[in-house]
Amino acid sequence: MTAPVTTRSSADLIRAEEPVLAHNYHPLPVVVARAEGTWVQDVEGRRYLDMLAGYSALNFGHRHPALIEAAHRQLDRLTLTSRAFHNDKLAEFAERLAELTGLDMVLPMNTGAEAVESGIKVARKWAYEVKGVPADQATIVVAAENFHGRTTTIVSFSTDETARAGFGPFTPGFRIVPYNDLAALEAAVDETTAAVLIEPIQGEAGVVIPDEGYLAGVRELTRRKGCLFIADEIQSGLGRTGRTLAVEHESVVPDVLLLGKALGGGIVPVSAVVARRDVLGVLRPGEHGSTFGGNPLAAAVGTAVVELLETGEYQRRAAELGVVLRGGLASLVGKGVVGFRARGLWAGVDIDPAIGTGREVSQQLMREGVLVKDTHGSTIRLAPPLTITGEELESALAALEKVLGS
Ligand code: IF1
Repeated sequence: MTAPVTTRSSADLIRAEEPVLAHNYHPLPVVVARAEGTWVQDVEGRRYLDMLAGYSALNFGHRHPALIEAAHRQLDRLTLTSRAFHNDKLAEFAERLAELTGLDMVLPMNTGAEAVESGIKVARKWAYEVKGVPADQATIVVAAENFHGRTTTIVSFSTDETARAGFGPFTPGFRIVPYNDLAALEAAVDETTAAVLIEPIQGEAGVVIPDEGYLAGVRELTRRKGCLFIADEIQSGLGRTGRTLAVEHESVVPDVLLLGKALGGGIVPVSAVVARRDVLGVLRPGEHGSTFGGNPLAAAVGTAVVELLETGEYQRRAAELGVVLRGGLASLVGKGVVGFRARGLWAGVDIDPAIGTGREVSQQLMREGVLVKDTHGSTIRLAPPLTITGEELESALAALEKVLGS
């Protein structure tokens, strides 16, 4: 990487942007100006290992050459048509994504929250038209501690008061059950239930991995009760856990799959609802849509992302380096780490509160040249690009050991 692009310091830039920018985030005090692969560089030229990877939006690293090339090529030809006309990129994207996921049909959207909203709409319509639920009676069962996005409907079924408080009135039609509890799910699902919507691994909750058998149990239960299984793989999907999808760890195929984040290669927002044809087929022209969903730039980048995943290389790297990550974290238990959960290149690490908050540890790691994000007080989340090398991963673990020991 070459010289920094600005002479202003991080401190100047942070102060300057405060009064005009909505204060809905509390970022670490680093101002990133450029990035490549696993590394980002701040305005003063300091380099940091990116161990958050845009919450898994950067699974292939910053500016992956194949993705940047696909974007450049498309920028030079066509960027937007709206869905009022066909474009020559969308069909291939849909076909290859359906093929990759083993499902039939794709509804392209932009952000994760839009994919979740779209999944909810499709499930309700399916409940009325196919299942025969009386009008406006459909329910969707979700898990406590979920994170599915920030829209008014989605925060309606959040159990996080910070995400909800002050944003009512809330959308009805949701039932909340404890995560990882099949008996509670069994009791909550009834003849009005359109779908069960869960994250196969709960990200924001702290990378909470359900017991072996839970996902297969959800699959069996939803099939038996005649409702849909919607898997939100917006964060867990596309290589992160060592498989293309986290549900594959239990050989489960959901009825509806929600994808986002890495689907846009860290370049453009690309999300999708991917489902069986008898489910997504309930949508007819005019009933749902998006100005930007399925735009040719998004489709070109999304197709290039699918191409990377078709090689299996990133899934393999996540699985192999996941062993290194787990081993490194295991050796820190009792030395500042009280516990951790990890699958593939994804971990939630509970820090001994005596050492400091997750925020404080994140700040110290930043000073060591490693970027991470805290969640729920004393947990830090690790989700590096799947392109990270073994040496880089070891150096991040060494930085964590140093910070916890000092
Ligand atoms: C923020 C968390 C990560 C998601 C799942 C849907 C969405 C998300 C499973 C919505 C989004 C985000 C959004 C971001 C922080 C982040 C996050 F901490 F909140 F949980 F990644 F860890 N389903 N996750 O994780 O996708 O509309 O944002 O594209 O600051 O809110 P979106």
